[in-house]
Amino acid sequence: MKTMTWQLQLKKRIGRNLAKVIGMGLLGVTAMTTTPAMAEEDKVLNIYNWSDYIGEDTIKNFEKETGIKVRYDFFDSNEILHAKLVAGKTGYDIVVPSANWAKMQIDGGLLRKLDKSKLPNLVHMDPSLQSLLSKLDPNNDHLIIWLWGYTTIGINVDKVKAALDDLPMPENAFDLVFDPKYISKLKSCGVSFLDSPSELMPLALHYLGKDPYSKNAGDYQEVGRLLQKIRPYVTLFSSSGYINDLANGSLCVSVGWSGDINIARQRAINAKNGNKIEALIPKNGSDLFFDTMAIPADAEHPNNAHLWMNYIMRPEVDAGLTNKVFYANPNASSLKFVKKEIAENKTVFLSDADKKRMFASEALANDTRRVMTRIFTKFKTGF
Ligand code: N2P
Repeated sequence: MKTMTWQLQLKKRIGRNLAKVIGMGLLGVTAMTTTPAMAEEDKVLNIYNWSDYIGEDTIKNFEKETGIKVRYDFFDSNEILHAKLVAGKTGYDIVVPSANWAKMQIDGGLLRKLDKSKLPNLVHMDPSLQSLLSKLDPNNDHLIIWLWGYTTIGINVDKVKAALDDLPMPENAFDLVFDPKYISKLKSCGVSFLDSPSELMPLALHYLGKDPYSKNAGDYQEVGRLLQKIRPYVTLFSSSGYINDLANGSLCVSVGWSGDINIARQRAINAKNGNKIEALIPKNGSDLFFDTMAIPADAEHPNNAHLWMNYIMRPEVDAGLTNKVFYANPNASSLKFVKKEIAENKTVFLSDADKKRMFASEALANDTRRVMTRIFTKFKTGF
């Protein structure tokens, strides 16, 4: 449509022959249409991202440079974001689903195809991560990795030691929360679980030696029995507030995300409150996730969204995310901008051996999601 308008305008203004002479082939005309389309957009960008998931000056610098005003809202579970996208008309131009959920959203036509000609900084993306991601998003047509991390156990080292008393720390970090022998002792200092079925179920299935993305209803019944045993000892369900609770000592164990636990560690250090927080590396494996930037199909400011994506993929901007929230970024050229102590932190940038032990999040069928939700709701509200 836009191409036709331009052709007609050109014809009117300078005439068909002149247009040919100055080389306005279809290609040239198409390329030019991006400019007026960009100019048509308001200088606004609406972003919906996870809480505690952005750099110190990321938004401010983008606004200064582009004159685009960013409106920034946040969520703390894929379930919440997904429900909004399915309902439609979110008003958002950038959303950040985990890649396994984004796959379901791509299949449902909820995400817009990227215009890679507007994303020259794609050259910085680590090719091995791009190829991993292409299993969920063929040809990397819709998604750009924001940050990645893994689900794990965060502990307050001294409080856990004290609460376990004569019990030594288990080899498998997840024993702390899934084995009644441990969690029953830890209740006294506070134990939290992520407040989301899709985060918890794969961990519990994996703990039981099952396929973490099992489609077998019987496996979920077994998870139900496991969760029922430990329910009396869970003191909080939280996917964001647990960061501060860990930092200030009102929790001693959290099932949480690697970067969040490192944020808690840093907050405790800054507060000089004596709480030693540590993200445990799950030696028996855990869920490795990629959170990705995407543009909703009905976004009103897709050009601004592309400008944002390209800006984020600058090596120093990507490094700014990692430096603040302790999640690894996908930018192969950014490491030199990452603070030394973070680049060397093996709980942020996992060793290859530890990475190999992880399993990747997979898309979930609707009926599996229903089973998961039913069991999780029972877990929360009581069996
Ligand atoms: C940000 C947590 C995002 C990781 N606080 C889970 N996808």
